[in-house]
Amino acid sequence: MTAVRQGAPYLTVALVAGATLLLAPITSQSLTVRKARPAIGARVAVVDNYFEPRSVTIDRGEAVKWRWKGANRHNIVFTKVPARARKKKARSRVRGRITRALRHSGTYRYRCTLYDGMQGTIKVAAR
Ligand SMILES: [Cu+2]
Repeated sequence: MTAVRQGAPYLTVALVAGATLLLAPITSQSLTVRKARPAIGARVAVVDNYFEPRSVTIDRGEAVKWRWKGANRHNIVFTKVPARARKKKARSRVRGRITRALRHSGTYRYRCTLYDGMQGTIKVAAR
């Protein structure tokens, strides 16, 4: 009886502390996700020796996710981007993935500089 009465306040403190610990990460995580992660509008496989699919269409602000799946090294170099958009690059590699949000509508063209004819196109709709 005595033990229960003494233990109750500690139990309450432990529950409140536990609830705070559980809620804090969930709240900060959902804020971070909304800010930092654009929706994936298209996925492109980087294989030997082409991009699959070669052409994709996404909405403005969405991201394209490339995933390296081949045995050869490949890179991504943009050759044409809409006005004010930056030409981005991905270094030559065999494995990995990159995700890039595209914030300007228009047509983006890119290629792998290691293989002739290994090119891709992204059409970004104004939405
Ligand atoms: Cu390549």
